[in-house]
Amino acid sequence: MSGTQGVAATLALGRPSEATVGFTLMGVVNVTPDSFSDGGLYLDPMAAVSHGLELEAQGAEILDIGGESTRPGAIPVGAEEERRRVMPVLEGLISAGARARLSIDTYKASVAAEALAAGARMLNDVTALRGDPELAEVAAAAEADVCLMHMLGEPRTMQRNPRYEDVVDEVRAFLSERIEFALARGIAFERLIVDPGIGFGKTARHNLELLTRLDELRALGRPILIGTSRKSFLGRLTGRADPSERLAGTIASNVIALERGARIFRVHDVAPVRDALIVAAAALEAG
Ligand code: HH2
Repeated sequence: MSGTQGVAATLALGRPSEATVGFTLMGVVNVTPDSFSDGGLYLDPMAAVSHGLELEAQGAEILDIGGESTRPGAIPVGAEEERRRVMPVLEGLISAGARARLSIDTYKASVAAEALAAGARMLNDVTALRGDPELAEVAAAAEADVCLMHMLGEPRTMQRNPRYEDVVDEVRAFLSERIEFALARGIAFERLIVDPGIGFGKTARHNLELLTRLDELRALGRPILIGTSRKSFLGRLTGRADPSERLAGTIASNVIALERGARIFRVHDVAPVRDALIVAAAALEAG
C-alpha cells in the first residue's frame, strides 16, 4: 500500500531512504455505543467526523471507522445498523476533505461494498475473511487494501481461557493460510496487511509474547499492523482500570512493536504515540 512512508521518513538523518524506519499511524474512529474505551463518545456523526479530522491533523495517515464493537463479550450488530452508523461518518470525512486513507472496520460484505463505493480504500477485517464468504470478492473487485487479523474464536467468547501450544507459531501459520486464501480469491499480495490481533483470544502473557516475538511475522512478507491501544492487558500490568489512563502502556507497547517490525499502529491517541514513535524510529536509525 502507499502511505507507509510514515512521518519518520521525513527525518533527514543523512541515510539512504531505504534505511529509514517509516511507520504509519491509523487513528481509531469508533461510531459505537459500546466500544471498550470510547463507546458512545462519537455516536453523533458530526462528532465522529470532527474527531477523525483531529486525528488526521495529529498525524494519522489512515482513519479506521468502526460501527461494531469487538470488545470481549460484545454483542454483534446487524448490517443495517452498522451501515447507519458508519456511512454518514465516512461521507462526512470525504466531504470535509479528509486526506487520510479511509479504512472500514467491518467483516460484513454489504457494509464494506457500500463504504468502498463511497470512497473507503481499506478493509480492516478482524475475522481475516472468515466472517462473511462474500467479503473477499468485494475486496478484490475494489482493489482495496485488506488487513487480515488473527482472532481465536469470536468476540463473545474469545477471552474464555484461550490456549495455544506456541502462540506466535500458531498466529503466523494462521496468517500465512489467510494470505493464501486471499490470493486465491484474487486479492493482490501487495494489498495485504497482517495483524496478530492483540487481545483477541489472548491472555496478557500471549500478548506480551506476540509483541516480543513480532519479528517472526516478518517472514510473511507483508506490513505488520499492531493494535495495543488502551487494551486490557496494559490495564492488568499497570493497575489502570480506566482505559483512558493507559496511554503510557500504549506508548511502551507500540515502541517495542516498532522495534520488532510493526509498521502500522492502530491507536486512539495519535499525537503522543506519533511523538514517541518518531523518537524511537530516529534512535533505531541512528543505531
Ligand atoms: N482492535 C480493536 C478493533 N479493531 N482491528 C485490528 N486490525 N487490530 C486490532 O488490534 C483491533 C482492531 C479493538 O479496539 P477498539 O476499536 O478501540 O474497541 P472496540 O472493538 O470495543 O470498538
